[in-house]
Amino acid sequence: MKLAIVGATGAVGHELLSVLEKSTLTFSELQLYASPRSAGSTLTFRGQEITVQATPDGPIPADLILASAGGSISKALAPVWVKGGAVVIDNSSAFRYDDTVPLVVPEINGEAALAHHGIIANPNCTTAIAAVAVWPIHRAYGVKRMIVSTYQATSGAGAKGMQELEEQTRSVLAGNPAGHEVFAHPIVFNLIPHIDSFQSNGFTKEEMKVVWETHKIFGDDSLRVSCTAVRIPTMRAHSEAITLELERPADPEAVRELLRRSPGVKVVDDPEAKLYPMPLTSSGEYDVEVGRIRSSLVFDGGLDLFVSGDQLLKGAALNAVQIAEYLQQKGALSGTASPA
Ligand code: A2P
Ligand code: 11C
Repeated sequence: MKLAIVGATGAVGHELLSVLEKSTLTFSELQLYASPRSAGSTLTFRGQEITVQATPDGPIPADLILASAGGSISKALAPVWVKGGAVVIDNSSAFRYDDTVPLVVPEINGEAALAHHGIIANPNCTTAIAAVAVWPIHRAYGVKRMIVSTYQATSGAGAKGMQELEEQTRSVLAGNPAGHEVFAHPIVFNLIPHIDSFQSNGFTKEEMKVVWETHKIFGDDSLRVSCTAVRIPTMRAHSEAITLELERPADPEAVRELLRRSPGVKVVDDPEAKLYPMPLTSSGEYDVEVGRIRSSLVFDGGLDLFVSGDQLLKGAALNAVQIAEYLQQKGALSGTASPA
């Protein structure tokens, strides 16, 4: 099985290499692609240097392609890669809302990946982090309404987002103006309730992604979802305050117990000991931290909770590799790529 990463030099690409190093996925060859700017540079994988190649306009000689170079690259090239014989796990939003493309979080709907026609979409990071925590609650208690407020790290905007936060911090502490390029305003010592473009309904696209994608992953359009997405000056890990109205009343301790038995989440919920989900503790971790679980004061029998998850991992690289592992375990990945 020949594996390729497109966008290997980016923030998610970096995490893909690190997750793959520890993964059970078996492959005979790893090819790395990025923009022409990075062609000829090298990245290390399992102690070996691999030369980064410019992403070609045509097919890539691989059986499986993990794509994380942005929506426009995926939109233009993923169909070409599929024609060349590859299965594509795409981290962009280019195909997520296409009915013929599965949108997969393996803990929730892994089997949907088996019905692919060449492309499998990886969800938006904010959606994936909420979904992995809310899914067990939805199955046990039936979520009717879900209200989400997010606290999203600068790395959601890629490596250049983290760089902007670092540069602005140095600049402001040296008494200079912050300046900004990546974000709509300076992010240092600020927060910005604006991620992606504003839609005609007043919500941003990032907020609507949480609505659309939760419906698709849960296979339940009746769920009412609303989100306010906010960028905050942290490096990585997205956190989310979530309020749930439920069909059947939930006891917080029973929910903690349920989540302790659920894959992909870690209950961190001991306020007396000052233990709750935080970017500081969830960064670099595979599991999404869930805590502050308490009965809602608004919805009888409902819940309030707080989650924090490394969006470069569960929200992107880890989820993509888990989809690949799932396909390989099911014997659904073959070495059928056409020669270069
Ligand atoms: P490069 O590093 O050469 O610019 P991030 O999300 O962290 O910004 O990373 C984006 C990734 O997508 C990087 O690996 C980047 O490569 C890659 N990329 C950006 N533009 C292109 C392009 N036109 N063709 C292929 N890869 C691209
Ligand atoms: C952010 N969640 O934090 C976005 C990045 O739909 O894959 C991921 C966008 C996406 O800016």
